[in-house]
Amino acid sequence: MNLKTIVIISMAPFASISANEHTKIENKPASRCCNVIPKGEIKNPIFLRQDPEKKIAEVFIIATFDKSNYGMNFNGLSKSEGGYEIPFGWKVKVTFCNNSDVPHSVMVVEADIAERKINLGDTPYFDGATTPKPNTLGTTSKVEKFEFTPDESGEFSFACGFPTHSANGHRIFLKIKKDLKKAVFITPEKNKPKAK
Ligand SMILES: [Cu+2]
Repeated sequence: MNLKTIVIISMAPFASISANEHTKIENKPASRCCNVIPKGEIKNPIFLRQDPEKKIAEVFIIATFDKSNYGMNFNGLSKSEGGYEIPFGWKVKVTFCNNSDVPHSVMVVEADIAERKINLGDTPYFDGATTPKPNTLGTTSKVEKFEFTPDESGEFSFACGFPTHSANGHRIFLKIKKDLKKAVFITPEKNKPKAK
């Protein structure tokens, strides 16, 4: 662990995880994704760290975090039911890992493209905002890191680049907002009775 990491941890990371999520996560056996984040944290994972002074959001994305949406989820979320909101002007540092033997990747695309279809050869919306060769090269045990600084605000997605995955729900939202002071990881309240 380097000095920078220690500094960021000490700044009280802000990640909103519901009580339900905690229960579910605690029952999950340790897996290869323990390598992504410091030892032991898979039981109480950190999906977001931030340094508001330096304007850096550190994002942790785990593909097939659980079995939801046939494993096509990031951090247990799919179909953009949750995701990240990050202030405009901040640098986004992504650590990605795949917790299954099925290949997955992650790339930033516009929200409406993620809902339709990502095709072979599609490139990320922001320079550098992707794992290597996202349409063909999946990771199963390797941790991938990349970083980018969005030069536009708007509605985007962290989407799996494998053809059909994103359209089938393997995506979470990434909102770059001008009026935001802090980065937030947002999860829906699951198991809540639906309003009629
Ligand atoms: Cu995928």
